[in-house]
Amino acid sequence: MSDTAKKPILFSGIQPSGHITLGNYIGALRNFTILESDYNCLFSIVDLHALTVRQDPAGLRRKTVELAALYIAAGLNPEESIIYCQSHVPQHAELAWILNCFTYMGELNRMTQFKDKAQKHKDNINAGLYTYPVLMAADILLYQTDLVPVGADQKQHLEITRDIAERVNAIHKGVFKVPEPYIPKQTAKIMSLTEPERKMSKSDPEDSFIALTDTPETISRKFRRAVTDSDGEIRYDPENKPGVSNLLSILSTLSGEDMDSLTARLSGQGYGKLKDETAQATIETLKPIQERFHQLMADKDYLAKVLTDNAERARYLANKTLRKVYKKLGLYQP
Ligand code: AQP
Repeated sequence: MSDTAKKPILFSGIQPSGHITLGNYIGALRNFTILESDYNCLFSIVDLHALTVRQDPAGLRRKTVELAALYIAAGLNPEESIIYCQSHVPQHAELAWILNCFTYMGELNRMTQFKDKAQKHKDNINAGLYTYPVLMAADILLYQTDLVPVGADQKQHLEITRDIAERVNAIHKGVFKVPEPYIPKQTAKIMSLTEPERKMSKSDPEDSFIALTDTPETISRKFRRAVTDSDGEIRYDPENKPGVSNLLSILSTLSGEDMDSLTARLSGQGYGKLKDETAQATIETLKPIQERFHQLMADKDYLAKVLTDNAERARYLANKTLRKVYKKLGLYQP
């Protein structure tokens, strides 16, 4: 058996539902690159999930290709890891149907993301938005995943995934691996720059987030305008000082300086200095990613080939689990 065959499996995904944000990067994408070499990884562009909110078709296609380029530009290796579009692997939707039959409405009623999104999209509270966690459970369980790196906002969805897997396993022994979440504490939730009590989201207004493709000028401007508070003290206290604490989290993560030394060094200085350093650290982190991103976007054939080849690798694995599920559940398989 080769080393690759022995590694545990990691699955995660990002929706191509807008500009990928610094929150998506720090909470998810960056961790993918850190973990990649220790796992057999699948990184999905979860385009079916994106349909739970109305999308402009041309925009969705463009954002899908951009996300593939960003995955690679951030450092993921499409020769090793499986970087693919969810909709290219029909087994996701097929398993989601099965899992719908093992998920209780009472459980779905408790999902806070559904409540938040239903609030945001009052004119389109569709059944897909409601059963989103079931499709996410299918994404993960389809690959017998060991580890799922996600931001804190997805914790509840990971818990329901584990509950569904355990419920199926209790009735039909050994169908699914029960996955573990990977949610590093300090960076798990990057907050909005304009409303620091809320998480940074790619579908919110532009000034509230840093997009990974923002120019240095835009990044500096957005951080300069970031909402802080009026007490003027640089201190890490997410509850009472969410804006300042958010900037400190971003700066500490991207610069590698630990929080204690960072707050000691900046203590007594103005918020302008904190904002400026955070902008600089972000610009420096994103510079090589942006350069690679623009190179990749100039070679759409390469990106199309990556997505086509990797979808085939994903379908092979997905089919193994789906056949097993169908057989265990008693669906006739001649
Ligand atoms: N603000 C955040 N801080 C840390 N992690 C975050 N993630 C998202 N926002 C933050 C993590 O990024 C991964 C991909 O997220 P997603 O695209 O599946 O959907 P989401 O969680 O709903 O992210 P957005 O940006 O808020 O998208 P929209 O606006 O389309 O709903 C996940 O691991 C997520 O935890």
